Amino acid sequence: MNQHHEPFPTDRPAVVTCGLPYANGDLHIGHLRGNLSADVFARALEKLGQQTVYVCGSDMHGTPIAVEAEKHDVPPEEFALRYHEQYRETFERFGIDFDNYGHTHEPTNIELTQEIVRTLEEEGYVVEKPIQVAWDPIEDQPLPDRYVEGTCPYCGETARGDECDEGCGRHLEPGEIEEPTSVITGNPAEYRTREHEFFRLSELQEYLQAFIDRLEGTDNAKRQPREWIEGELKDWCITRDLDWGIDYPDEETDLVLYVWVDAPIEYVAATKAYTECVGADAYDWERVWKDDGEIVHVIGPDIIQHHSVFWPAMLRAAGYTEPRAVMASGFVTLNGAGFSTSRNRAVWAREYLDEGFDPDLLRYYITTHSGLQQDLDFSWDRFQERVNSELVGTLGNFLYRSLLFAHRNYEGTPDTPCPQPVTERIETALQAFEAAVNDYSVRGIGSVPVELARFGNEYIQRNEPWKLTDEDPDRAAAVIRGCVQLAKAIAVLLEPTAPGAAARLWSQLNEDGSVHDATLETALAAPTARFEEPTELFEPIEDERVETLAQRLDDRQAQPEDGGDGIDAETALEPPADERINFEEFQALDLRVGRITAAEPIEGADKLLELAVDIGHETRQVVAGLRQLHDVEDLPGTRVVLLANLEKAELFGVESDGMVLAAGEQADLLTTHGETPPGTTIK
Ligand code: B3M
Ligand code: ZN
Repeated sequence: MNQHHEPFPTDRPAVVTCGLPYANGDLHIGHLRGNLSADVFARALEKLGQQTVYVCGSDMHGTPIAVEAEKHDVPPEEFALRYHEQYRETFERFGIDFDNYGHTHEPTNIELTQEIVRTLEEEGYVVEKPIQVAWDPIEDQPLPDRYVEGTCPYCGETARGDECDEGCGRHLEPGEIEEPTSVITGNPAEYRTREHEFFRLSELQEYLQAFIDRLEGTDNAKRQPREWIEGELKDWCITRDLDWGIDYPDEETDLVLYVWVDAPIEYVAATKAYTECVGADAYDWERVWKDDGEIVHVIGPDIIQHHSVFWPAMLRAAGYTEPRAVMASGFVTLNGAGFSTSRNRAVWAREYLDEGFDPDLLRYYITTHSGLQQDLDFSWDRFQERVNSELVGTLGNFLYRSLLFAHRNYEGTPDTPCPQPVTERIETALQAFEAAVNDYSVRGIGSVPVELARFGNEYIQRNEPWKLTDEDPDRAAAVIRGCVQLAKAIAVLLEPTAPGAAARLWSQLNEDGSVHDATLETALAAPTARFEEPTELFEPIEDERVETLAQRLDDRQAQPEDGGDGIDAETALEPPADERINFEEFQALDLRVGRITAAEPIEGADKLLELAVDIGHETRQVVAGLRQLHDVEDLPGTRVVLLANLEKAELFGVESDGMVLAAGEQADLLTTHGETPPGTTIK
């Protein structure tokens, strides 16, 4: 499994990070996947006895902040700080236990970023080159990154300046986007020549190729990067014509650094700030980042290129340690379709908490409902089902019935050794836990305690101690002794995934200290002799509650869009085109009645679906950007209009043979009024 690195735990200090959220809007539960997974992973490493620090921070710079702040007419710093404070509080309420949560506009990060860029310059990794940048000729201002939208030169989808977020997912360099328009004014942009600084990524090609082979984590974090670094590596533009950001460390220019330079450096700066709090004897950031630290990055699926290519190249060029692992999650969907904050199609993080739900329930669902690299779907129904069957049914039930029995009959732990089969089963669980950590399987980590409780239920059921108390009291005591040991082991193993519940269980067992600090071997240590009557660890979620929540989500989506920020709201109607086409030109379009027979999400593309469209003679495979706008399960059976003679294209490795017609921003699908059979020509 692990050819280049010694398995965890090692005697080197580890740092776990998760992607820095842009401080530009409310968090929904989709945002939490990375923070929660990394939190579980960091806590699990500590359980193995690995010295571990978990850091993150808010991403304050770049056009994601500048554009939103401008829309709300608030200075970017003030705008971002507001969200920063909100995020810090929300994360804490979810039990996300950052050792340090900073932000990228703090002096530590500004200084460290400038220092690293100076090093890159000194080492000959920076060149200045003239490039074309998008410009608003009417406002006479540059349009970096998210200030501009247009067409992706690689796949033809609508894309924003630095990222093809609806199509192929590639990072786009300034000047690459086609047909650029300003997102602020709607003015068509032109290209102007400007001098910019570039990081010479091409110099590091060989290094990166070897690095990718050493890199651990999830396969998706290596698969695409491996392809990207096989071909020619373009130098990476690291400056922008923008006021908001960290100044390029050279008096001569008024450029700021590209946000993707200073954002990952916050991983280092946040660790440094942590060392400044605890002292280098306790945790030395320089050892971690410049010598032999175990660096693990947990990220979302859309920022793999940054973490598996740009960032390690930057670390290498500046003389820093390379990451040991990149763990990239899949996307999160809601009832089978994407989150859409502008359409209020989201379950908000604070809304979940304000509902009074135990944060551990969501932690459990989000980190175990699918494997980390797979897409994860949230629905209130499935949430209820997993909570009620696994947390309440399996885990809670075992703990309550066995601890209640123990309390009533023995006032706590029976005074007899733990039966061998139970000890062995716990040992197996500990091995499975350690293997899950070394497999970077967050789901595996969360499954171990639930499986142990499943064993516990079978064990108590099979041995029926309630029947034994009279006929064979020694045997009854031994069985219950085994159950208390299982409960203690469950508390230790459950702590990374459900820290609040684990702490409650720990105190029910009347154990000393905190379960957070208990390492794996504690699972087999003798339980405390006396404990009080237990209470149920989890409450079941009632059907009515789920119905109300699901209904609320539906109602919200049915409402018109919130026009509050004035941008997403009205899509101004374009006047009909002046230029006319003749009938022959129209006839060149082969339009057919079609019927969707299957719809599947495309792994790694949060907006795209692979459709099968029956057009009578044949069934066409078509890629369409409908995933966030329609319920995927509802699509099969829908009658559509297909442009059948559009040239073929490939999106995310999937061939698209035709185009389904749809109207407007919400992709309202065109259909026919009657029952004309599939394949019929439309004219
Ligand atoms: N701020 C958010 C994103 O693109 C971005 C992550 C930075 S991680 C160094 O998901
Ligand atoms: Zn693209």
